[in-house]
Amino acid sequence: MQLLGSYLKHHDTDTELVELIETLMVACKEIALQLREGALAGIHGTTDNTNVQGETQKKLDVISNDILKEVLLDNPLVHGVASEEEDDPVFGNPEGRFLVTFDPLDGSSNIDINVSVGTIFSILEVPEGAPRNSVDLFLQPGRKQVAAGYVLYGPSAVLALTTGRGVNMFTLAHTGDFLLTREQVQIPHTTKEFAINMSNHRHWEPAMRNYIGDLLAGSEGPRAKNYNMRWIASMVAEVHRVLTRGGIFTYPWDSRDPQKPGKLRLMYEGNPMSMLIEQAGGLSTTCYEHIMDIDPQEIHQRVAVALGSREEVEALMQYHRDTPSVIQQ
Ligand code: P6P
Repeated sequence: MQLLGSYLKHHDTDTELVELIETLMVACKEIALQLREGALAGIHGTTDNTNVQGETQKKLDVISNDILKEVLLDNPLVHGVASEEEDDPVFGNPEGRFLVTFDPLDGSSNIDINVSVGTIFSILEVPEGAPRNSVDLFLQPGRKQVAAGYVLYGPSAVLALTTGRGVNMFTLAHTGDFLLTREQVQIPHTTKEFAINMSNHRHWEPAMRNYIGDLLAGSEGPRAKNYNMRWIASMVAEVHRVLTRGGIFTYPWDSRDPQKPGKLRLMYEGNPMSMLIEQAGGLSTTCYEHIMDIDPQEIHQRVAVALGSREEVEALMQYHRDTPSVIQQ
């Protein structure tokens, strides 16, 4: 079994990028340990704070965020980090080469019920000659990412990583090493499995209601096959299932808050997951356009997401071309 670092070096990955990824894994290993302790360490439950998203912070949200900030900003390669749990970016070495955005503990509403959660990360470079210590440095489209991935803290801790040359998966061994366990992951182009929070049905656009309605119609319906449904309420776990066996995952726009494009965040959920999905042969869209083509306007902006098996996402997009959108631009 090949070690993460030696696999990356053997595949000519930029040595400073390898160092940064290994630094990230130091933080994720510590988060994995904290999660394993869970209630024993008195770290379940919530704090009295809400984050910039207006969500009540779990104790482990804060702990994970602090671990990532400290470990990353201690590395001189890192100029700055932006986190779901931080109002504004936090800067380190003014000469650092890289920027890192992350959701420190995605799916944290699952912690107290002991269901899988994960750390999502995206790595960008500081644009040549750009003024330093500015939030604008981070506002780059997803196509500019030099690496992206997540660590899923499930029955095993698994890193899914892309540096632009496909997607590989590494499992955390008891030795503390991440070992290669799946190489050059490819998502099946078709699927019979969809993931969506059905309780929002009445709030969706007509196109999404039509699309899901046709999936539910099964073999007698226009899609002429029976579908299965999954919903874990942890994007990292859903994307891991899609990478592992195909499927479509979507969190679309809904009318509960019409000004919000979607629930998920572009810079540290939509973009990194989109890079993984596209590198594995899938598609990742807003239902209308490719997520990684979006020009970000602010660090915590939200995005609608529909990603997974190529032919299934293309079918969903056709429903959205065929039915007039109700979203006010
Ligand atoms: P809902 C977790 O809070 C998250 O951001 C994603 O990981 C997950 O897919 C989604 O929200 C779950 O949302 O509305 O089902 O709780």
